[in-house]
Amino acid sequence: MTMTTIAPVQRLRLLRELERKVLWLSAWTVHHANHIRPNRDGLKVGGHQASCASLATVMTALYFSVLRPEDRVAVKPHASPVFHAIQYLFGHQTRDKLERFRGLGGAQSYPSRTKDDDDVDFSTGSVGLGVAMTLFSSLVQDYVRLKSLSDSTRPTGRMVALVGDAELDEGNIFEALLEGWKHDVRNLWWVIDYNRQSLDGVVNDRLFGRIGEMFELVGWRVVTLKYGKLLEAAFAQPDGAELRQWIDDCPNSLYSALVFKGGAGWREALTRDLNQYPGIRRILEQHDDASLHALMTNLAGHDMQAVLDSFESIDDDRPTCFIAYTIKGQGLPFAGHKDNHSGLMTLDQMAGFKKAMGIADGLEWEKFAGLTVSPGELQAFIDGAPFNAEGRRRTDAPVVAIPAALPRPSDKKASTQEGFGKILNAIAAEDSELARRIVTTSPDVTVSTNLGAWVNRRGLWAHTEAEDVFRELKVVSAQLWRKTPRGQHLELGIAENNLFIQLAAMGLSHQLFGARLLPIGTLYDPFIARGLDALNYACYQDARFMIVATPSGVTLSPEGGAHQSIHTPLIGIGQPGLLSYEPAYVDELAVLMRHGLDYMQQDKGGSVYLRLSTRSLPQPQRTLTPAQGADIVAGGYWYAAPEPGADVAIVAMGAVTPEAIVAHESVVRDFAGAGLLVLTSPDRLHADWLSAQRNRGRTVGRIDNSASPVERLLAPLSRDARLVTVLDGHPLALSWLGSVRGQRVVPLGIESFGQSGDIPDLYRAYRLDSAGIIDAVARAIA
Ligand SMILES: Cc1ncc(C[n+]2csc(CCOP(=O)(O)OP(=O)(O)O)c2C)c(N)n1
Ligand SMILES: [Mg+2]
Repeated sequence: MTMTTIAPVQRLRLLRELERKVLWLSAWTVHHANHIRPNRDGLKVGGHQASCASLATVMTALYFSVLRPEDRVAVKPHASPVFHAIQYLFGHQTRDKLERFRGLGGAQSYPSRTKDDDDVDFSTGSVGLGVAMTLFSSLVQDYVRLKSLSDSTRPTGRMVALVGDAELDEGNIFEALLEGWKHDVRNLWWVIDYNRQSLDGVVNDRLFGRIGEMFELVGWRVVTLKYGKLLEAAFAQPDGAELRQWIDDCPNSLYSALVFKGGAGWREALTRDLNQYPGIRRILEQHDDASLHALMTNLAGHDMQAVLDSFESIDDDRPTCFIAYTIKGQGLPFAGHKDNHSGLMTLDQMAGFKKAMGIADGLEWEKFAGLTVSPGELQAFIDGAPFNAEGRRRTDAPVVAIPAALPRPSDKKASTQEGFGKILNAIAAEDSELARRIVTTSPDVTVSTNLGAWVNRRGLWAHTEAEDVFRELKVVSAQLWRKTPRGQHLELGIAENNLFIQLAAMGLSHQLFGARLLPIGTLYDPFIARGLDALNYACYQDARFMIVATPSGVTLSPEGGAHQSIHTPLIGIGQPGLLSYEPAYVDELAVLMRHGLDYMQQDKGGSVYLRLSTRSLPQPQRTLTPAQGADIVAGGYWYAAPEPGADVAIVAMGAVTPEAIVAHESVVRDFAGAGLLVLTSPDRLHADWLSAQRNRGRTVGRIDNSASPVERLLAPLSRDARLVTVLDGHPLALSWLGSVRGQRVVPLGIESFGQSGDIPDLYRAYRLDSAGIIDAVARAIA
């Protein structure tokens, strides 16, 4: 049976049955986890039965009728049980995992691309981010389509977000909306579950008028699904207009409270306010309490026909916001109650609900129990759902081969930031697969992070061609900002949230659209913090990208404390899914960029963070051997090797390395054999050290083989050698080194806010200059 052959009435009937089933399964999944499954720790398991009920109609309509395989969906986090129920009906989710909902290995509390295996398109959880993710994914879909990087026979998908109304309080949504408008975003549907309730209570009445206008302001179509077919029919009766006006004027809190009270409550309120109208008296007489309640709660977001009509009325690619009026907890005992967000049905309430759903004991997980349509008919309908025509929908794309070495600029003096720009510029000049697959993006710091040369060669991306006006008018500028669909740089406004969500979308292009991209995003290092939740979100989804953050630390000197990043090295260590490096020299950077572009594509890889500097350093005149390259990738190397058994070493990272070199030259005069260790990645060293220790627990007797890079690096030093560590960032990033072999550390770095000054002054003030390092060595020895 396919959608085209089924009669509309029949389809409506089947969808209503499935809606009941989806509501039941979502409520039961949460109930089972909280009340049936043994609880070992006394903690509430939780789950959101009311939030699920709110979206049951919309999601049933979408998944079983409206969506197509090429569409991609971000589901409101707390509607996860509805999503899993639908996947269960499709046969992509198991009963076992539903029974273990919110347990180890079970269906996840919030849909997760990496932890659920039932075809989640976008993870959600931190409200607002999944919504924006659909917008940036739509841009990526167009990016790969316009360049013919994806399968051109595949229809263009709609990127759909199922949005809780309170999610719209998150500012990142509006940051995304503006960016979407600038980039002429298309094929985007945001369905707002307008239940007028958030976590704490009922939302402000006046808010949504404005919200609709905001969408229209940025070119969206707004479709409001307010009243269902029953209410529309009542409004058409004599005095029906009075009823409509009454509901329109009804404050959100009063409406919610009446929903909770039910038929008698409605009767009392309507009698009090509208008894003078004969038509209203007639409506009240014609309805018993139960049917009056059904009438008054017949909002379009719970009216299957109204929902289908709205979705099916759209046949173009203009971004569309559906504001679906719904009831939080619709069909459940706590519908409308302002405290229902994390409310769970009691055992008694569940018993009543189960009875009303017609589910016999023991048949709670049966797919078709309690329904009035034959299982065969329902199964055929589910099997014929267009969305499920191809089964699971995750795509893949081959790895892009990265050359053995990237071009290496040979300047005698350079900053890592300049080096980054030159390496990319050299790649841009090539006609290579690598050059074609790189896509860059930046939140208004393209030029100041040295992406300018790349953009000049590769162009800005846009749906349509646009010349650089300055160029046309022959105004001299180093930047050529021509926009074309072939362009490979996506320029964003200043919003780091947008940057990271854009990178998340680009970094999933192989799995979402079957086209491999190598995304590189640049920003100022301190402003990683502005988008940190979005960065975490991107990593949580296992998106693959490279972030290049300059300038960093107090080395930025005259710019001052507001632009100087202190604790980003700790973010680099602490953020799962993100491998961080901080090279001192350009030849190291070239090795690390090469490694990063490859690592980004490996199954067991991840994203990469390069913390760079604008400080121009004399470059070592050396040709790195493959072994040295491997050390740089592994996280560090001896710049000046210690003598075996040496009692002291300086450990430096990044822009302050020259100070360490000077200090070292002085220190070796007193302590012959002192070493200078240059680190490129405490993150990588730390991770490999922990993993080696874990493995050692398992394989006894192979200690040398399983020594991690940091253990090998520190091995030549004496057992109680002193380490003086120094970086332009928080000292904690390196102070753990002392635990590797029990050697004592004096950690130098920045613990307070930066300030303006020149490098000599600032390094002196923060004790990072060579005198400070020598002093620390003396203290360490003493
Ligand atoms: C960034 C973030 N802050 C806070 C929360 C906690 N939280 C979860 S749901 C929610 C309110 C959701 O209300 P709404 O979006 O209207 O969804 P509903 O349950 O009403 O459908 C909050 C504050 C969160 N998940 N993410
Ligand atoms: Mg809500």
